[in-house]
Amino acid sequence: MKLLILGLAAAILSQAAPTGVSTRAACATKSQRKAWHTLTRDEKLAYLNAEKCLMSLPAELGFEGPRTRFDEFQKLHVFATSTVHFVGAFLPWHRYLIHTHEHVLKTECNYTGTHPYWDEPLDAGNFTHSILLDPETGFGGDGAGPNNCIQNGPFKHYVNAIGPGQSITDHCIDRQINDCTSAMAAQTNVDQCMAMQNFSTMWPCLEGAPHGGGHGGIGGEMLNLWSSPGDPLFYLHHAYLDKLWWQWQAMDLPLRLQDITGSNQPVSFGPFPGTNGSFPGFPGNGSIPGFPGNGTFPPGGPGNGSCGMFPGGPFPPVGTGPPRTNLVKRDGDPGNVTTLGHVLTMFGMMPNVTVADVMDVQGGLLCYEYI
Ligand SMILES: *[C@@H]1O[C@H](CO)[C@@H](O)[C@H](O)[C@H]1NC(C)=O
Ligand SMILES: *[C@@H]1O[C@H](CO)[C@@H](O)[C@H](O)[C@H]1NC(C)=O
Ligand SMILES: *[C@@H]1O[C@H](CO)[C@@H](O)[C@H](O)[C@H]1NC(C)=O
Ligand SMILES: *[C@@H]1O[C@H](CO)[C@@H](O)[C@H](O)[C@H]1NC(C)=O
Ligand SMILES: *[C@@H]1O[C@H](CO)[C@@H](O)[C@H](O)[C@H]1NC(C)=O
Ligand SMILES: *[C@@H]1O[C@H](CO)[C@@H](O)[C@H](O)[C@H]1NC(C)=O
Ligand SMILES: *[C@@H]1O[C@H](CO)[C@@H](O)[C@H](O)[C@H]1NC(C)=O
Ligand SMILES: *[C@@H]1O[C@H](CO)[C@@H](O)[C@H](O)[C@H]1NC(C)=O
Ligand SMILES: *[C@@H]1O[C@H](CO)[C@@H](O)[C@H](O)[C@H]1NC(C)=O
Ligand SMILES: [Cu+2]
Repeated sequence: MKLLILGLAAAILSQAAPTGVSTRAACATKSQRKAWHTLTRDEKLAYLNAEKCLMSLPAELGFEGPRTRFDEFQKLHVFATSTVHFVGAFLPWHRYLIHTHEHVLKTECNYTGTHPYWDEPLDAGNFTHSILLDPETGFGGDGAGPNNCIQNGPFKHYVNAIGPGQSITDHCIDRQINDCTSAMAAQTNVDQCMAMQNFSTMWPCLEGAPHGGGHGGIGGEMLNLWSSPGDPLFYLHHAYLDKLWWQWQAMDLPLRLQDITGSNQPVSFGPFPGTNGSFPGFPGNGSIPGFPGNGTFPPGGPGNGSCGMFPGGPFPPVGTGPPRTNLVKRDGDPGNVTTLGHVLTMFGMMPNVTVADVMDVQGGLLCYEYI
């Protein structure tokens, strides 16, 4: 079955070659990605309806588990998890994922808008009251009850087939909002990342506090390293991170259209930038191969120690694990460092591309700006 699936994916991919060199001339009219809080009521409803449409369309790629196109997106994140987190390709791969999500909403759900993002510093420390959680013009609010199921909003009745983690089970979309943890999304932490001079230090910074604040502030499925795209808020969160990366790139063009590096082997970050230290890597007991962290999750979590980061959530145990092998063959790099030639795959949802193809959001393959 697995071979069949891979064969199918390969057949789809072989029909469309990577775009290769990007060219700004091919991006004459940029689409404008906007912050959710600036959208009109109709724009919000159009996006929410498009996402609901994705949840109603049948799965197409033959993977084990997904019933719908929405589940299928989640599944390809599950597939990719160990090669796209705590590595140099973290930002590039998620950029391509958000592009793919937008593309499929447009082509299969007749969505005519652009991909919105969540301007998270507006809500940092107070996710509970975010307008994104509006039950009518938003994604619904916090979870409740024994399984922390969301209680209202357009996705209340969705039965998600993927997750938690790598499992395949039917479950509700769940959340456990933590306002204290959401304070990691604060602008001051973003500023710290924006001040970094190199991608080598900028990406761990972004993947740290700004990234962790969104996932940890919402909690539940959003906190799961594998299955977090089971909460539609995931896409608004990662569009926001993509905005931050582009904002940083745009401060020094064209230099930062080339600035890519990082390990292909998941690495431990050390203390999260923007917190007050004492957060060595990630929690866990070393039982998940391929991830950093050695189980030294400090009492109270990161920051000032009083939030309880990732409280009660399913954030998986992570460990150093054995080194990944065959990196060259798998990733298209000459070694274990991420380069412009690094292959980004959507497992058949879209053609394979390289990091070079997504470095410029106005480079041809991608053609948008953030306002
Ligand atoms: C796409 O990339 C994946 C992972 O690098 C690889 O397994 C697959 O063979 C590639 N597909 C094509 C058509 O190159
Ligand atoms: C999209 O629009 C086309 C043409 O009007 C229509 O046939 C199709 O059913 C629509 N798709 C969805 C998912 O609404
Ligand atoms: C959170 O936001 C709500 C609504 O804007 C406001 O009433 C409340 O005071 C805020 N809470 C904090 C702790 O900032
Ligand atoms: C710790 O930080 C959180 C969020 O920034 C804040 O709400 C809380 O008051 C702080 N606690 C202390 C003791 O400083
Ligand atoms: C950034 O990278 C460049 C080139 O690799 C190097 O010359 C410079 O020292 C780096 N700056 C910092 C702050 O790391
Ligand atoms: C990358 O490979 C070099 C040489 O094989 C090795 O010394 C280094 O530790 C590796 N780095 C990572 C992060 O795996
Ligand atoms: C875990 O890692 C941190 C830093 O990465 C280190 O300071 C600490 O001593 C390690 N703890 C154990 C028990 O290995
Ligand atoms: C690590 O944690 C997982 C999940 O909490 C548990 O199932 C496993 O037994 C633990 N392993 C060790 C070696 O403690
Ligand atoms: C971090 O620690 C420094 C010095 O101990 C303190 O001045 C600062 O307020 C702390 N910041 C946070 C966010 O807790
Ligand atoms: Cu991810």
